[in-house]
Amino acid sequence: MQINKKSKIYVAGHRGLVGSALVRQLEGLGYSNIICRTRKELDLLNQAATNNFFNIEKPEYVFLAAAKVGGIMANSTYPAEFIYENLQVQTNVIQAAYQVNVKWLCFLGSSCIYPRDCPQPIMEEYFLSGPLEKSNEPYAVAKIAGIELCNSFNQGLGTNYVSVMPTNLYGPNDSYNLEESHVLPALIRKAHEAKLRGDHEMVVWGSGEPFREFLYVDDMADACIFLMEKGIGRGMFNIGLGEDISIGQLAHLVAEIVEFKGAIVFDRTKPDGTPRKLLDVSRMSELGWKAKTSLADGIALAYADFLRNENAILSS
Ligand code: GFB
Repeated sequence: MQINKKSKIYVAGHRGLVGSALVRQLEGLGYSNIICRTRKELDLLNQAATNNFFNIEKPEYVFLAAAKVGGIMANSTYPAEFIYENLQVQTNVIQAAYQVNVKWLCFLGSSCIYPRDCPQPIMEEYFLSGPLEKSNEPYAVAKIAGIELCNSFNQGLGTNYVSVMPTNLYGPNDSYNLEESHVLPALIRKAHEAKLRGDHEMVVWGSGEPFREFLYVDDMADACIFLMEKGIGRGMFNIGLGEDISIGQLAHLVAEIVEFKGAIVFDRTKPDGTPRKLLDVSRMSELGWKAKTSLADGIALAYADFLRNENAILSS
């Protein structure tokens, strides 16, 4: 589908990890009418304000990347916020988009919507086929509702709302808050600070045995824009690198890139979460899309960005 580069595109959540990558990439491709609002300017938890914004701006394309997100600890500390805020924001945006006839919307889901113990790699067909991982069930249930909203609007109201399921993402504008972040930014920060202090060891949560798949966020943005430009407005698509790594191996890889030379020790009092979460990405590869950034290259890019913003990150 040929999309006019002047089409009005709304990126909800443009200051976050995925939203900021989408804006970077869209701008790089020459899209010139991208609209964004900070939380202060537009509270997406507020239905009337969201409707008002859509009525005034009437975007043609929407990326719904605004969400309450966090790692394993944040999910268990703030279950109410994770389910409530995500349900509310996605419902407000999807309904408002429908009211002003948005042509195409992309809903950001998550790989944690799949059953905890489903076969690996995880195919889109395993959706709703078994019980969820408990450590992030409220978040997963909200995201499942978002996918069903998109599917039901498409089926009953003729919309074009596609859902994407990213694996664990990392890159610029990630959260480096050790209590709330995901594992990869946490390991970058821990290794960097341990190196600066001259520590002999760095502590990694859990057993180090779970496996995770990691995707550099620019590849995620690339996949979403690929679907928009192809005119794919229905269904759900796993987005990942197609390979995974144990948390223990990941910690060693991060230490090598950051040049932390001490030992890596495991704090088994911290939770492991789901044992493995490798996405089957054949649906996207059949369409002709593939991730471009290897894990080692992506970590090096993320660490370079961390160093550029070190003062702000470490003081927050
Ligand atoms: O990235 P993470 O917090 O979330 O943790 P999930 C992944 C694994 O890394 C777990 C281990 O086994 C953690 O115990 N880990 C080791 C650490 N050291 C650390 C550390 O310093 N910080 C963190 N955070 N983890 C999330 C969900 O699950 O995945 C979200 O909670 C979302 O809802 C996201 O779906 C994609 O991969 O377990």
